[in-house]
Amino acid sequence: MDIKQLKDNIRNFSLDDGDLGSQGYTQVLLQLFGFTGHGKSSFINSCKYVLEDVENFIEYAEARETPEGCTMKRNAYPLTELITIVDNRGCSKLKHFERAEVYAQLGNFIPIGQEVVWRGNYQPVMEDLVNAESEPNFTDFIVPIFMYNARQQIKEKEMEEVKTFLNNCMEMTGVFPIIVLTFKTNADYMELEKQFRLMGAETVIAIENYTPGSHIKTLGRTTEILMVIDSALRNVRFRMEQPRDPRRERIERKKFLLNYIHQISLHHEREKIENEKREQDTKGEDKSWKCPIL
Ligand SMILES: Nc1nc2c(ncn2[C@@H]2O[C@H](COP(=O)(O)OP(=O)(O)O)[C@@H](O)[C@H]2O)c(=O)[nH]1
Ligand SMILES: [Mg+2]
Repeated sequence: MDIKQLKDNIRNFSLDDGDLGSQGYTQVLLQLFGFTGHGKSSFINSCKYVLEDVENFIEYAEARETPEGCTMKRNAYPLTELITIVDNRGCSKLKHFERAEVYAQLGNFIPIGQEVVWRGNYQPVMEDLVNAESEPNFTDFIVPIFMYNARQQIKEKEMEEVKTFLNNCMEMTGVFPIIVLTFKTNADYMELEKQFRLMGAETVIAIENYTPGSHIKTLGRTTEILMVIDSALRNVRFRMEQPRDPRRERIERKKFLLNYIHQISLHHEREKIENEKREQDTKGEDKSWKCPIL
């Protein structure tokens, strides 16, 4: 597909195209997630840049070169009337509680514009879930997009963790996350692409983001960025061929999240008890050692 076709597909996308109509959905939400500094904000700027027929590069989403990243809020940027892209709060690691927060963002339980707080426990997530009930959003068709910096290999021991994470995202949304490898020209991304495919990824697209320092529009870069949006829309069209119930799907997402939090809380509780037991055992050993002296 050439650039014009890709752009037309994206600009003319409609949720009513299928035989079953929109089924209650009103917009497509491209949910970006991934570690900080892996190019989420830059991807939003790149998408806006390739869709608008302008030569001046505008930084809509603030991109920063700090390891901690700077995205604190969930900000949404309209790409077309029907497609919105969301810059989710990235995290530096995929710790359990952080993952629950990511799932809450992914499931659309945290309002756009709200600051995301990472406090190291589940309290904020539970609060978000309760607060989300005042204005439940079930009309967004969510497509997860996982951004990953091609310069960072995934270690063997991390593979299982990332795989579980991606599968959970798929369970939540019904769409396997589209993998976008950024910094394409800075690394040999082929091996990484293979790793993601082995983890079940269906679509892996390597791109080079447009940035303030590098924004001469080229055919390859523009095409690949448009292909990411096009793949997301193809997933939506496919899912819309089957009967859907947006309210039900939101309830399922919520159940998934509550169950996840429950499981992880149990896991932490068990770890705590085991640690305490180990500590007591060590103390016990100390005592038996001291006994002969007394
Ligand atoms: N060379 C290059 N730099 C990039 C790319 N994507 C992002 N960057 C730079 O990496 C830094 C972090 O990117 P950012 O979009 O803020 O990452 P985020 O934390 O995931 O939102 C910024 O300085 C960007 O300009 C890319 O594909 N290629
Ligand atoms: Mg960012």
